[in-house]
Amino acid sequence: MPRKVMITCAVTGAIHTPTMSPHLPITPSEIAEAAIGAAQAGAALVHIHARDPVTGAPDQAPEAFAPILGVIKQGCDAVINITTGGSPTMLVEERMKPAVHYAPEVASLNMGTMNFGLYPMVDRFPEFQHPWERPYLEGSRDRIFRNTFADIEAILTACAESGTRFEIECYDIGHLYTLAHFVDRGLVRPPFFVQSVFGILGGIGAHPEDVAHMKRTADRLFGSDYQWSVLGAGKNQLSIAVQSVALGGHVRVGLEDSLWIGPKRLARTNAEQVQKARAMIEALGLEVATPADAREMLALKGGDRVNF
Ligand code: KMH
Ligand code: ZN
Repeated sequence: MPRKVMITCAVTGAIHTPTMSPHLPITPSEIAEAAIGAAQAGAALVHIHARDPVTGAPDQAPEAFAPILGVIKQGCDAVINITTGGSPTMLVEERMKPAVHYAPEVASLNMGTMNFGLYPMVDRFPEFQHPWERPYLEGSRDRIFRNTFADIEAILTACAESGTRFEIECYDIGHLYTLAHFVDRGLVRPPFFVQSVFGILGGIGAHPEDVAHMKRTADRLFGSDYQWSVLGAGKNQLSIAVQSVALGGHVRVGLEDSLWIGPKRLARTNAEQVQKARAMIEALGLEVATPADAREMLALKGGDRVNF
């Protein structure tokens, strides 16, 4: 049997701003439609953020997610993953509210405090559509994306009762050791889902040696207790995905992580990036995992046991 590779699609996120691409989903219906399109193209999991429908600013109010989640659930069977990262401007109490409220099958969980350097993107745009965009990006020069041990523990314990499991986002090798700490304490249990993030300014780079070192270290710490997925930021998206698949891992694509489908070519939809990842996986003789496969691999509770 060919190995099954899970594709996650992160459809909008909080890194990119509306000026950067006319194709970035902003409104609840655009976000839901993007997620359903990604699922139809082969994404087993969809990673969801919400935005203010008028300004496009990240919005972590539980009510902002309501018109998104129900539509996705009606429109496809993909595993819905709610962000607890929100945006780096928010503190953990605000960031975890949607996941606690809706008890999804999966929520993201960021494994360490870091700077999240978005400010180099400012120079690419002479003007911004909305007043919040420039200070948001520029402010990342001096902003801390706070994920202390206490913050991580707060999310783990708040979601424990509802059986939500995690997309554990690791932006550096040290984050794997932080995860190992929570595994040792019994707060994270196998099979867990590690999403290694490459190419964010402030985290590990996107060189093949970085990818290999991340995989080697995770294998040494976790053995067969984990499923490994990767995301490459920006232009690194597909090359990082190829390396993961070649090393036995899974992939994440989507406009949250990269606005591109090729050199100087903006992706028009999230589904386009999923199709590209799918073609690469199938060209390697592997199979794209269905949502049911993902639920089995990650031991998820099922789409009928969520609060939406
Ligand atoms: N945008 C990714 C690099 C989260 O939502 O928890 C990180 C992310 C964070 O997906
Ligand atoms: Zn995210």
